[in-house]
Amino acid sequence: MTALIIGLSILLLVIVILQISKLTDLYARIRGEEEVDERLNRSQGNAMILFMVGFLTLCIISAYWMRNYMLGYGPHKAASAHGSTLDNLFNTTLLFTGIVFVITHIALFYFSWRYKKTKTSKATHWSHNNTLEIVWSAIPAVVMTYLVIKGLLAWNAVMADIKPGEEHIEIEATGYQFAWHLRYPGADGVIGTRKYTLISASNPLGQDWTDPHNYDDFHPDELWLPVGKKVRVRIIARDVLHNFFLPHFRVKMDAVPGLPTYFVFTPEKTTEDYRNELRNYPEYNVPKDPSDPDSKMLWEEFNYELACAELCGKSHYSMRRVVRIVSQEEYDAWLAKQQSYYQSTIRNTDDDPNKGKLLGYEMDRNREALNMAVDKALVDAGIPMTAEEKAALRLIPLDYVGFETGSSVLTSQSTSQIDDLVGILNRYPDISIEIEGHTDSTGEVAANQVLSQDRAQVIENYLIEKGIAQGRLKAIGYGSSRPIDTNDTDEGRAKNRRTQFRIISN
Ligand SMILES: [Cu+2]
Repeated sequence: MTALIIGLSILLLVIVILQISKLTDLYARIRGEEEVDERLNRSQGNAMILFMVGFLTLCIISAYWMRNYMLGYGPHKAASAHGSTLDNLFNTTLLFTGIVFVITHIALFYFSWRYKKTKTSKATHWSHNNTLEIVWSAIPAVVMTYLVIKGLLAWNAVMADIKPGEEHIEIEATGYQFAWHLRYPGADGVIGTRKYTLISASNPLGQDWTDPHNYDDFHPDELWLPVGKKVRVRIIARDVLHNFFLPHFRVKMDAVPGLPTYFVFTPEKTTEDYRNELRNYPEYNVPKDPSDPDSKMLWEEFNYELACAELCGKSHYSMRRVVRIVSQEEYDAWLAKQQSYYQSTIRNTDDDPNKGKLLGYEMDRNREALNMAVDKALVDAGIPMTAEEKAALRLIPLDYVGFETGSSVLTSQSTSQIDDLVGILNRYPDISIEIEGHTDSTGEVAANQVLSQDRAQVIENYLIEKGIAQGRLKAIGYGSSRPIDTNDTDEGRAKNRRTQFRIISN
């Protein structure tokens, strides 16, 4: 329908123009051609001047009208440390190009008016003018040189990389059709390695799960950064060209497949600061949704954003991510809530090359837990306790010690926890322990008894080998006589098959 109306309007316009030209012909025949030409030239010359005044006035009015929406003006001063350098460069360029824009437009329309054809006018022939040649070559050359040098200096300042040893936060942004995948380094502060050949449905970034730096990396939905801290963003693309764009921070860098790029910047205004700035301008004191009486104001709903500034496909617009700049305390609290991608999604699944193995950080965690349990049993914290409660604290499970099925051969990962026990016995040289072996009720009672005794003995031998005096150790097998859970389910039996130790004296 709209297309039909537009088509008909164009047809009508063509007919009107044809009719007017016919009328002009008729008029010329009656009044004499020359006189008509002159009249027409005069009116068109005047129209040119009118157009020029109208056009330039509207340019100025629209710029003034939109001043508080444009980056670099009103409330939209740069929110990063380097931003004002780029804004300044932009304004300087705008000043020179603006002068040229106004002068050329005035000249264009003034000349059409001033040199319109009349009965008496005659063209002047100028073959050459040295002064003019020098003026219009030298002025642009000087201005261009100034702009290029200023631009280069700004580029070098803005693009400077992190100096060795300089404190900063490093994060990674990978663009793909159609989103940004963000990655933070986790507690170790180092982003783990990645290989594109490892990319799969469960491993969107191709992280190498044999690199310990990957174990604590996390993938948040929003980009959070603390105010006043230097940030280095590694920028990568997984499919086509994207562009990492943080408009409010004047950060903009191509994300190129196969060619990692980076950008270093320091956010200087928190999201809250920026909202409070917007609050001072009437443009942002209107409801976000005018049809909703409970709608919040535009300034309250403001958020920094990460966009893609490359037309990368049909859903390009949906690559937006919310950016939050917060205080160091808020940032630390947010960090503490983040879950490592490896731990939450990959660990001990079929995609985990470390499945069934204890990892370094898990051994550290187990050691810490065991040390805490022993400290709690031995150090009097001043809390009144019954004799049973005290005894219970002194019975400590060795959850990570295991044996091959039906035998007293330690599994390969068991030694780490027995080594932790060696550390404890060295730390508390006065204590003695009783090592208890327990089985589930599968199989014969007598066989279970022997097996549990053998298993406890294996641990005792291991401890002796590590230099613990034999007199401090005692190995006891209880077979299936002391279950802590039902023997009717798999989980119950797994709990009953256990190794633990009791602190008997200190
Ligand atoms: Cu994109």
